[in-house]
Amino acid sequence: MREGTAPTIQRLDYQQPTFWIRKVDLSFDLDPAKTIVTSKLQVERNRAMPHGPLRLHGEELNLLRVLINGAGVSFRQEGHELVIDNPPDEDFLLEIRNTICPEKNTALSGLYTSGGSFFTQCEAEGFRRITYFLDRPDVMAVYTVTLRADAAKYPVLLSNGNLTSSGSLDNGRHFAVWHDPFPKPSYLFAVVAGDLVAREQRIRTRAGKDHLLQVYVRRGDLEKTEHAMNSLIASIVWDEARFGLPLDLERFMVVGVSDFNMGAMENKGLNIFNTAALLASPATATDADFARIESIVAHEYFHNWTGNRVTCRDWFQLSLKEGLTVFRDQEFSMDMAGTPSARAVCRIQDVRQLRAMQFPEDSGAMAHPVRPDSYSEINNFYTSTVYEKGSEVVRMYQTLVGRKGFEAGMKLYFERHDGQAVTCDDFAAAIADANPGSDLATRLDSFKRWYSQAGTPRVTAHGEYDAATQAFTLRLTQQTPATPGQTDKLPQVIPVVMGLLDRHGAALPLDANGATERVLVLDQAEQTFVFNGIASEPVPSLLRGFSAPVVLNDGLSDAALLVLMRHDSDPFNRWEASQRLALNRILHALRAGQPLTLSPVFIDAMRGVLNHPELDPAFKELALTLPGEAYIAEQLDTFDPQAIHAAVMAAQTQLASALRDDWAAAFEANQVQGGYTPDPVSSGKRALANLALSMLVLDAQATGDTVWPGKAYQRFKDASNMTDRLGALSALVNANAALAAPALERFHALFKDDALVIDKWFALQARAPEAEGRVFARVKALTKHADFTLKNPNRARSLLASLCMANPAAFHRADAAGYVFWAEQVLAVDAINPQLASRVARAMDRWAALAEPYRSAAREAIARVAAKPDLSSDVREIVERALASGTQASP
Ligand code: B3K
Ligand code: ZN
Repeated sequence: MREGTAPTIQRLDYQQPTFWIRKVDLSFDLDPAKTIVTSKLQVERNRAMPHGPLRLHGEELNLLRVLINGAGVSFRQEGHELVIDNPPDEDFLLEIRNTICPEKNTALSGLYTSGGSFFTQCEAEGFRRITYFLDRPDVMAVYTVTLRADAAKYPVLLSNGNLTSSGSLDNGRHFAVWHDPFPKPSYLFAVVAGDLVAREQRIRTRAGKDHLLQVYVRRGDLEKTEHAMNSLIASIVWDEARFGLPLDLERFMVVGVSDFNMGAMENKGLNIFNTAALLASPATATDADFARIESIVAHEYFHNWTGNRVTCRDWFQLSLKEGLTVFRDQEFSMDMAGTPSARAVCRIQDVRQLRAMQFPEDSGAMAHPVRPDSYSEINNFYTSTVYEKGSEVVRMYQTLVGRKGFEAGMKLYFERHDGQAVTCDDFAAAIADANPGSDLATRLDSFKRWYSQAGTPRVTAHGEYDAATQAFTLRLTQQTPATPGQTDKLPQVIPVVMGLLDRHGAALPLDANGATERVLVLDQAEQTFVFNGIASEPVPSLLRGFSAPVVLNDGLSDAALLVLMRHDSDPFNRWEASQRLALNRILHALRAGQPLTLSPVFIDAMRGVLNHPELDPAFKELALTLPGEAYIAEQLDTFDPQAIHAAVMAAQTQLASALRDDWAAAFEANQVQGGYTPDPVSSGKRALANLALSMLVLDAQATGDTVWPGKAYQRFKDASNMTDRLGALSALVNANAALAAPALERFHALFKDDALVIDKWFALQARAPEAEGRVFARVKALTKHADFTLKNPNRARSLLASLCMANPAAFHRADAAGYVFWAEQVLAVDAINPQLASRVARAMDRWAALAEPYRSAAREAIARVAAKPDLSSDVREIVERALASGTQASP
């Protein structure tokens, strides 16, 4: 465990390493209590750098010996470094032997055991917990790995690349040798050893090459790997078709593990997955799980080019691979979805996620640019800014140069940088150079402010129509709020995809050629765009498809929003209009400090959506779901989580009651017949039926009706898939129906042996709408449940992250008990797994914007945690940044 204050690393301090490691020959004698690691490294001096000692990173290692060219050498151990002061000037062979203890590795970084098997996680800096090394992404080497282990306990021995030999040894042990021909940084190294089974598939790619695909899991889980295998094949086909990027390995392996700190990891040729992001069957996984698995399998596969073939020079460039790969997986999911409406559903879900996670991050204590300037613990910067905002930045390149132009830019990027460790600037240059004269190339320097400025830009639009000249003048202004450590912001390059509608909803021509859509490039603090020949006062539809990650204030009236919601050709903006109608009402009630009452106009508009003959069920579900509480909080300078929750609940109850008959009709009309498939049409129907059911049970709870709770219970019992079963269970739990308790009990009994389903059982209870403190009390009780443990990240998150990060009204309590709970849990987890603890610690990111009494109580809890002397550097960075953010002048 790393303790104390870690030094702050600055982006501008980057220097090349003083040595390169070209070849790595590793051997492992695997044993849970004491694994012996022997490492032979071919080292050469980097002639571009001044002479200096060789300093290798190492943590939690027990060093046995160090040899250079076969002979002993003098060395020192200094902090987390092994220092050799006088290495030879010529190339040399460095041999290091050390031991490690995988079974005691609860941090799940480096080599560890889970369920009796061995797994590794090296990104970002886990390799140094296996052996001493230049553990930085710009040192790329060719690896050969020998694994030796007990043959009965660990029949499967895997590492990156191709298997070159294997066989038996004495004492019931066996061995395998793996060779990876592609030079790679240490963070992409992986080892797996255990009693696993594989689903296999042979494929032939366009170039006529044969490949073996394997998905390894524990015995008994094989039938849950079909969806992952199909997703992998689809990803391979897509990357070749869309970007001309083929699979470059003879063998591509994916392995599932139950104890894992995140979703999955793109190790070269040996992706390792959290089982939650890999295993699916209709009975145990929801539609959302199926979609998430498809996108994560794709994401890790796409990293093979964007991340592995071309990697990051240093960790400040993380978005180079993550933003780009998220963009690629989002494009893949849209292409897989097919119809324009199904594509829009994907886009809406991505934007909803961005607004729920990244917007709050950008306005909280941890606000940082897509390319951060400093960190003390790099694991704290695998954030939604680096990933999701980074992906929006890549999307803006595509919007500015067009789809073809972007593909040309990607081609140039690989021509220039295949096999290299590069920077975000290199990526920007490749896209711009492939598109000379484009809106991007002519503004490249200002466009790159997206990498350096934190904070979500605010764009304000004001339109003026002059009937006499038939001209519509659109004035756009932009301003980015101050963030911790960054006060003065410059204008950014914001592509605003837009159109104009007349008051009946018809698209108006924007130029002499009759085009109805344009990309306005806003790159100044204030700009005016004039549209001529506009016959009547238009309704502007701005930022179509969410063309930039900004907050737009266009001041549109309800009447204008209704035109957009009913008629915009851009489905994203139709959805956005529905959300804005709801948001305006909720914000109005909150600002006035009055109870919320929905107007008949709003109710009728929502009824219109629900009963619309042409809209897809998936779209209806998204339009009828109210904005999330975190997103609402984002719109306010200071927020009271209880008031927000009360307003949302009031809106929901009124919508439930006013549309009672319509919900009942929608529930009946959206039943899916036949066998389960997670396709967009059937999953959309299930989503709408489940929303309708929860509205009906909620309404029944208010009126005392018992029919709908009874129906929900029946559906819960009879459901043939997890989406419907969990949907019915949530309807009961969320409404606090009397049947919730027996249903929960039954659900637990049914799935007690399936850890991933039991995670859902915990999470559902921790995410239930708070009323009278019962959800909080329930979560506290559940921490004592026999199935609960802080050691398994999925299980810990199912309660802790669900309560502290996804249920504001249950967490932010006037009596501060939520904060006391948070502090206790963060400290308890920190002693086991610092990466997990620091994720939970981030629940307090936005404390400074809380209303009293929450604000003072939250600050006190953070200060108590920060006062602990033995915090990990991970948690320390989070709580110290949190405290510092409260002392800055507010923006
Ligand atoms: N690259 C990994 C994340 C590693 C996180 C290290 N703390 C998964 C991914 O983004 O694909
Ligand atoms: Zn990634």
